[in-house]
Amino acid sequence: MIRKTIIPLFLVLAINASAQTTYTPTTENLRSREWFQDAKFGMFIHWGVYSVLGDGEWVMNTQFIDKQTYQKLPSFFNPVNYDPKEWVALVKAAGMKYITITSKHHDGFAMFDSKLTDWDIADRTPYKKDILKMLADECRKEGIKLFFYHSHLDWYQENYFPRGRTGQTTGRPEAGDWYKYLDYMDGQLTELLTNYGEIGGIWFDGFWDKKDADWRLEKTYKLIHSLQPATLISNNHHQAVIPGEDFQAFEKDLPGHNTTGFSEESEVGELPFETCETMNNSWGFNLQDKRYKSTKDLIQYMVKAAGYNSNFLLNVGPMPDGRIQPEFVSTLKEMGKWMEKNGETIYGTRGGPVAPKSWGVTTIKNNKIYVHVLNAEDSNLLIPDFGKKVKSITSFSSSVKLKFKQDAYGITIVIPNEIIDKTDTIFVIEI
Ligand code: FHN
Repeated sequence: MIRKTIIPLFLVLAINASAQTTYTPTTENLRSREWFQDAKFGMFIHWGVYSVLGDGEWVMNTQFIDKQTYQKLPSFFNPVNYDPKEWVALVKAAGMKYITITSKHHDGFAMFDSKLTDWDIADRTPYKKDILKMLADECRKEGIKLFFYHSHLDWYQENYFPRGRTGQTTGRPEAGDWYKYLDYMDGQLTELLTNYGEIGGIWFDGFWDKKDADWRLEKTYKLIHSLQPATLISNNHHQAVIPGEDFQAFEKDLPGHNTTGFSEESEVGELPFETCETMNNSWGFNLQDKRYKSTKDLIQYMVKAAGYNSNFLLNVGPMPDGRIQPEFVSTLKEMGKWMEKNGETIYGTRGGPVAPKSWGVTTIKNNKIYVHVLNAEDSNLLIPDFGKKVKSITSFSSSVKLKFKQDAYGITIVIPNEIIDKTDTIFVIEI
């Protein structure tokens, strides 16, 4: 007689959770994490056929465009001015060390030549070329690491069913096979991790569309790490990290903050951090969005991120012809000039010993603490005690030695007026 054992649900969940906690990153993976944290600054690229409409990457959803109609878009997408050399040169001029580009956004359109669908750039656009392949080749030549953003959420595939919070108006049938969809996604990830050389990381997004679904993450994460053990996985699920992930993503907020509502459930974890932000207010190309952030604002955001021990991933949404809009190019070049002078205080550093304050942040590398004063509030700056004897304090820009007093309360530095820089006044504390 076969006896059926009924396992209570709480036990099933516990077994599942414990299976997921077995992730031990490989040595290559840990090395990548170090590289990642040293790199500090990367370019996010949201590019797809939606750029033709100049209304952001959510246009299919926000303008309630059904699938049938949306299928007209790829035939208008012919980015004849796309030059990966120019993009990568800009990345380098900005002082960025890596690129994270959308291989597929929520509209499901593959910006690479996928053999698993014809809903891709090679099959549906007059351009026909695999833009990711061209970018991967250029990145390899120039020593820039390439990461792929990949959307879990899909507004095009019928097997993305039951549907989640979004993509309700794309005119798909009321049926589909969820696990077939997951197989399809794993298949595309296999293509991305097999045909494009070494990939720095996979950056997932869209999980939040169906928070309670069985996303089979463990299987997908294992697949990625088995194909390329050094590849880092991050998932912008707006929650605490899940085993198998290698760095934690924060959207439009610094770790521990939640001004946008995306980080409501993002408990700050132990993995490396990355915060992403837009240069205006859009991810994908938006013709009318002129809310450009200033160079000063963006430099300060990057510096703050470093002080929070986080990378900064700054987004551009290229135009449908393949160029990055001139407003972004000039700001990025200005940021690069700043990085040329001050990069020593950012690259290779970690968040400093003093927690971020209203006046600014600290970063640290070996025996040097870099104090970044972003809002000089007073001519005296009191840095709370961090338990180390200070040898000297100098101005980073002029190398002038500064007067200071160290006592039980901390270190008081006298800031001479002439060294104040409205973007960032940097001191180097030697310990
Ligand atoms: O819905 C996306 C959005 O289009 C964009 O890709 C950003 C980037 O962090 N993430 C999502 C929202 O969380």
